[in-house]
Amino acid sequence: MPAVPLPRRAGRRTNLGLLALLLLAGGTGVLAFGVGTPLPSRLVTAVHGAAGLGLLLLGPWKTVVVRRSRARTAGRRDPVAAWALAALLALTVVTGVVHSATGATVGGVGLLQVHVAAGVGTGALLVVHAVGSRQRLRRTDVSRRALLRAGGLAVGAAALWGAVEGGLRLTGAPGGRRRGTGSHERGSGEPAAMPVTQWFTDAVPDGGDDVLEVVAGGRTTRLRAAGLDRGDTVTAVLDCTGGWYAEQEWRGVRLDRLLAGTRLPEGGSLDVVSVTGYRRRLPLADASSLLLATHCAGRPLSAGHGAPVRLVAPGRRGFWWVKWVRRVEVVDGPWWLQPPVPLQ
Ligand SMILES: Nc1nc2c(c(=O)[nH]1)N[C@H]1C(S)=C(S)[C@@H](COP(=O)(O)O)O[C@H]1N2
Ligand SMILES: [Mo]
Repeated sequence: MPAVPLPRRAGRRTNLGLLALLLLAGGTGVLAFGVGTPLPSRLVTAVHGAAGLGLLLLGPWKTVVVRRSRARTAGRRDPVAAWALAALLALTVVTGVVHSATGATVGGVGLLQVHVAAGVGTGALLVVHAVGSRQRLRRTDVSRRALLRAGGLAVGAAALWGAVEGGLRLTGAPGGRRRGTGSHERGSGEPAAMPVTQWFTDAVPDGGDDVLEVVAGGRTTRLRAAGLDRGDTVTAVLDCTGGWYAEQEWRGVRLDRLLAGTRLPEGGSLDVVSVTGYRRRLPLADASSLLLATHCAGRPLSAGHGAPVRLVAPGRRGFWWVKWVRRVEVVDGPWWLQPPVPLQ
């Protein structure tokens, strides 16, 4: 602890620095669910990691600020809420770091899920905490000096992130072999070792009549799922936002081949709907890179992995890869006119 009391402004700076890092970490955390292609995902996860680790740099300062404010405002602020915020934030940072370093699961639950839940809780408590402190932005908050300090914090956070990532690589920790999205490898080339995951509340259906409906150009065609293996193959990475990925060779029929001969609307979309009701809408322009797969690594899909037929959407995160596909429908509306993530 410094023997000389901190100037009052130092406390304000610490709080603003923490708030900025928390907003950055939260924003990039949300974005991390959307990105799947190499460069954007690497950028988003790097900024997310640096912002999270940067919080640790301000920890010692915040301790001083808290002591001082406790003396000043004794009894006026709720210490339980503040401690709950600190505890949830600590849990968020620790689970984020341990997930990144090890990819560990605890009792079948990925640490990343705990990280996301704790992060959401932190966000909620932070709003309460920040509103309670009634800070207003001041001119001096955006002075040249303040910007220099913010730059220093950014450099420190980036350096800490670089040191942690470098350390993971040098020590051969599992985290050193993560993908750009931050996901750990699980069961590539070996579908039986690949996790079966549902997005939210969905469940593996008890099998059905194996019919696929294709709705296009005002006509509905019913196809037997068994006839959908036309030998089209693609090697693609399934990358779940739960923190794992697997590369597999998928086989079935490309969507542009399936739709050949039908009139397709310019700028249209493709609704891909599961027997369970789970659905995603994709741009029709992507049809040539999308596959309806019946096989994975040369073997028929298992029930858990989407039998009899699932969507393979290279470059998109796992929640786009609709399993147990029942209907594919060409529609006029734009693909983005849907909830950003599935609701089931
Ligand atoms: N119908 C349906 N399809 C789905 C899901 C789901 O919950 N329901 N989960 C998605 C998610 S989040 C992922 S990561 C992949 C997982 O595929 P897998 O279980 O074959 O590994 O399926 C996707 N397809
Ligand atoms: Mo997922």
